[in-house]
Amino acid sequence: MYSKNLLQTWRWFGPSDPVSLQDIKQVGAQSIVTALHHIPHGELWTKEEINKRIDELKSGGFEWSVAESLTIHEDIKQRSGNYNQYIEKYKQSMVNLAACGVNIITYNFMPVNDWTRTNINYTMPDGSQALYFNWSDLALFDIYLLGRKDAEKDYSEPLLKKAAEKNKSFTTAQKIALTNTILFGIPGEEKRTPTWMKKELEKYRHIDKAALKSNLACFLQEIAPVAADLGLKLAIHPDDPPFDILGLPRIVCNREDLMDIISYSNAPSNGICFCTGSLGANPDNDLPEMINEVNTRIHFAHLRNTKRDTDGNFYEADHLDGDTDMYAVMKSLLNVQQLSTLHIPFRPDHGHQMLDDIGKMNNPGYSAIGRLRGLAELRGLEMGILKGLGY
Ligand code: CS2
Ligand code: MN
Repeated sequence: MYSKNLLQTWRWFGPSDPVSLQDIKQVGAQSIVTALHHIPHGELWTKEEINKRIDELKSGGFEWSVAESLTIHEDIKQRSGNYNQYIEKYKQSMVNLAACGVNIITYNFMPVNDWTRTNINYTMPDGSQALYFNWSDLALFDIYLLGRKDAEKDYSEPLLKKAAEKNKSFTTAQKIALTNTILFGIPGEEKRTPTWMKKELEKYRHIDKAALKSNLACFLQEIAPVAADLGLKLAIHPDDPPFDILGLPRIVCNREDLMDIISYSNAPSNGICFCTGSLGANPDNDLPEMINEVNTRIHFAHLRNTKRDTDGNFYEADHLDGDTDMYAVMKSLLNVQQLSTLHIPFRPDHGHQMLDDIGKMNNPGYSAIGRLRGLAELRGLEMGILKGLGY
């Protein structure tokens, strides 16, 4: 398939998602990104379960274009325990997805925690609510609430001071809310507790960046050729935020990391999910330039924006606002699309909680109206650029 446009997709968490397929039709998305969140990490996705989800989507008039995420079990990331068994299950899940016609697979290699924020209701001047990451809140959690061994060694003096002050001034309710936010994970997946997290973090005391990179390389050397034979495209999601946190090594944070990943396997299946929100939180990342470099290895794009302050804290900005030049990003992506044989899907990754969605139960970042605004703006931007280029 060859296309001038990107494929406009939308993440749906399954039948329990407060945003219905009917809503998504009205939003104007073309295709769905989803996962079998009810299946524990690492376990097999059977054809039966995959087809059940396909039928649910069909009844709403949609196709399933991207599996996000086919989660990697911790034993694979740590290369320990039942490593071989989980590799085999991963391969079999890929075989099943391919047989059912789901051809793009997103995954991430973030140890222990998935995306991490310290506030999911950060109020913007216009009254909408955004997701927010603050270093001293993370330090407060890490040192005082979680009590990770040697945690204080990972923070600067000013951050240690701020965390100590917050430990005194925060109420118990605020501390509980902070803990729950950091442990949130992915909706519909296993719930985490501080005791669980402390135990999991401990396992990484002897796995540094180089070791984790080598574990990712082993995983890709096993998986990517199989995916290529099946006609699948893999897309690794960057670390969110793209920094070492909670003493964990993070290895999908910048240009060098992405280039390393591409070098781990020459199989054409080995690719990137280019998430501008994750990568954009690092001021050293030149996103349009990185898109040009990763080029047709981009198999999926997440488009959103972040706004940093001078201390590296950031909130999720409106899609066309913030530190990332979304015009330049879209232009680079569209250039890549012209070269790619893949109809590259993108989705508006997160949006503000706004208008009628305020106060509603929503998956953090995944309310309908904020993402609708994002998708509408991004589609307009895409159309403008394409017309400007004469398409
Ligand atoms: C989101 C995540 O943090 C982000 O940018 O896109 O929810 C992401 O989808 C998951 O980590 C899955 O890869
Ligand atoms: Mn993302």
